[in-house]
Order: sequence, then C-alpha cells, then structure tokens
Amino acid sequence: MRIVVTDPTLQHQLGLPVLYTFRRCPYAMRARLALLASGCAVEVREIVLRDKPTHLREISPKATVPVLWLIDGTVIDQSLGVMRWAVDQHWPAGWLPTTPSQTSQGEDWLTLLDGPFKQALDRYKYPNRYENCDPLPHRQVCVDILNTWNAHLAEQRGGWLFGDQPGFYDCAILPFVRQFRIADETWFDSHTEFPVLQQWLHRFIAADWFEAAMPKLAPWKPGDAPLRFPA
Ligand SMILES: N[C@@H](CCC(=O)N[C@@H](CS)C(=O)NCC(=O)O)C(=O)O
Repeated sequence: MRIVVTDPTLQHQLGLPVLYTFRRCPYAMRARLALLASGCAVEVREIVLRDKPTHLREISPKATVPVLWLIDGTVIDQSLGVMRWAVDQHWPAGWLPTTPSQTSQGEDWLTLLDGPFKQALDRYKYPNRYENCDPLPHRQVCVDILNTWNAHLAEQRGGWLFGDQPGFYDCAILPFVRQFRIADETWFDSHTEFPVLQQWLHRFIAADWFEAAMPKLAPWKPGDAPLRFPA
C-alpha cells in the first residue's frame, strides 16, 4: 500500500522514512533496534496509544505501532516487516544466522513468541483485562518457552542466540523477555530455572545500543520540528 499526503505538516520532513513508535512497546522496540543496527535513519514520531495521531490511523487503519512510512509512500505496519526492511537496506555483519537450520529455528521461535508467548504474557501481566484470569498458569506457559531459550543459550555459549554478538532474533525476542521480567522483577531475578537466559536479558538491558534504541521523546503532533532517529 502506498500513501501520499499533501499536507506539509504531515509530509516527510527530513527526506527520511517516518517511524511512528511508542517507547515502551516491545514491537516498536524491536523495529528501532533493527533500524539502529542497520544504520537506517528515520524521522521518528512518538505516539501515545490512547490518543493516536489521525495521520497514523490514515496510513494504517489498524493503528498499531510500529509503522514505517517510506518516502515513496509505502507503509510497513508489522514490526517484523520493519526489521526485515532495515536488514534489506544494509545487512550488518553477523546480524543474521549463517545456516538454514538456524534461520528455521529463529523463525519457529518468532512464531512461538508472537503467538503463545505474547498471549500468555498479556494474561500474566494484565490479568484484570481478562475475565476470571489467574495469571500464574500463564506465567508458566511463558516459563516453559523461556526454558527452551535458556537451554539453547547454555548449549551454544556465545552469549547470544546464534553466536557471540547480538543478531536479528535476539533483537526480535528480547524486548518481550524484558516485558515478562517487568511484570515481576523480583520473582524473575530470583528464579533459578533459567540463569543463562537471565544473563542474556541483563546483557541486553545494560547494552549502550539498547539505551540508544530507547530515546525519551515527547508525543509528536503535526507541525512539530522533525526528530531524527538515531539522534
Ligand atoms: N503485529 C503487530 C503488533 C503491534 C502492536 O500490537 N503494538 C501495540 C503496542 S505494544 C499497539 O500498537 N497496540 C494498539 C493499541 O493498544 O491501541 C506488529 O508486530 O507490529
């Protein structure tokens, strides 16, 4: 889908793609991490979920973030789509797995993550949003999945999913593991079942590139001075 607008306050202001994003959203986080890793600069527009800009709704009626609006008007409104677009612009060394079986494993994990893990995570983190929801069985669903990543990380020892540097699948998955931890940090940090996974997450949270992917921005409104990401 290609969207062209004529209103100059909405138009691309910096000659760069526009990214609608929300700082705390794990989907938006994975998109920003990929843009950063690929060296792709964008014009960033921070949103508030309860008060989304009309322009965001116009270019993507489902109105979730992230949304990347390219210079030619193309709209990419799935986080993995934004990640893959970023990788296509500039393929960072070591960013993607090197063997087909690793890629297939990574893709299986993404299916698990965006499906059962995220569904259980929402019920664990926000049980009040669901009827008669006991969060603990949902926490266990997540733990079972986390244990598989813990076992994989322990076996391959590089510190990241496919080697000794973070890559595409680390950045796609870790924002959600971080969100799982935030639901009960004390419980997560004292849980003894997945020590290697805990180290993996803490390495991620402490990284300066993670910090760089988390700029604190005021919500955008039409006519604001354009902001570049990375800054
Ligand atoms: N499948 C989408 C999901 C994105 C998504 O659900 N983002 C949330 C924020 S974390 C959102 O925008 N929700 C809309 C809302 O809460 O109104 C993707 O991968 O980009």
